[in-house]
Amino acid sequence: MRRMLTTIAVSGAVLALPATAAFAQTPHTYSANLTQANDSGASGTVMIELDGTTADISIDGNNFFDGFPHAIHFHGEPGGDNVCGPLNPGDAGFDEADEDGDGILSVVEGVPSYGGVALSLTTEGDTSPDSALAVDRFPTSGTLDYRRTIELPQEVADNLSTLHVVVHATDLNGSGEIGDQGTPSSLDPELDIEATAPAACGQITAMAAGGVATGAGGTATADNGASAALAGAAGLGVLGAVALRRRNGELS
Ligand SMILES: [Cu+2]
Repeated sequence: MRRMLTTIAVSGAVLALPATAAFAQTPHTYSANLTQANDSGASGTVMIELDGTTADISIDGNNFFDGFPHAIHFHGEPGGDNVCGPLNPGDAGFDEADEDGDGILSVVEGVPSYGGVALSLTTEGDTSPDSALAVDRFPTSGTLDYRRTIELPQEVADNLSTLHVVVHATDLNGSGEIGDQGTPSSLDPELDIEATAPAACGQITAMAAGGVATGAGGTATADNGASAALAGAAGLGVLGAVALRRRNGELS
């Protein structure tokens, strides 16, 4: 009898193992809330499902300029100490960041805060910093509607929550077009500053940790895949416990 109980306890442990394995493979969810830069009026949400180094990235924006390529990048030194920084005239520290005092935060003026380009969120092809200004491969709609699965460099995948999403191009003078501000871009003198000036920035933050901490009772992030997978993993554990109790019941 004692030997049978021991056997049952072991099979219970085996039943619980898949839960552990599922947990280890659970994708991590990150998000970023895009807030306006240069008083663009734009906003948006970035969702990143990271599985190993494979990232499913979606970006939904509001009020971006419709009909001009919006370069979108991950900015920051992976593992570094970057922030979006002062983005709009009137923000604390903006006048210091705005080195030439023109009231516009250029790309280069933002770099001391948000860092250099770590990844280019192009619509196709290369995603390295080399494609930072590949204007024919970036979203052009006012809502961005960006969906792409990207294989991230290891150091980017490992340090996502130290990076920022920056969306570029905004109609600074409100003329209804981009390219007529009359000031050259800080990145490329062939481009007008409106073509590259930041329109929005958002810090990437991890969401999955909250889902883990809340456990079976957590519903706050029930709409993301990671917590759904976690719920499945927890379910497997529960099933294992039920099976063990049922077998014990049969024995007694
Ligand atoms: Cu950028």
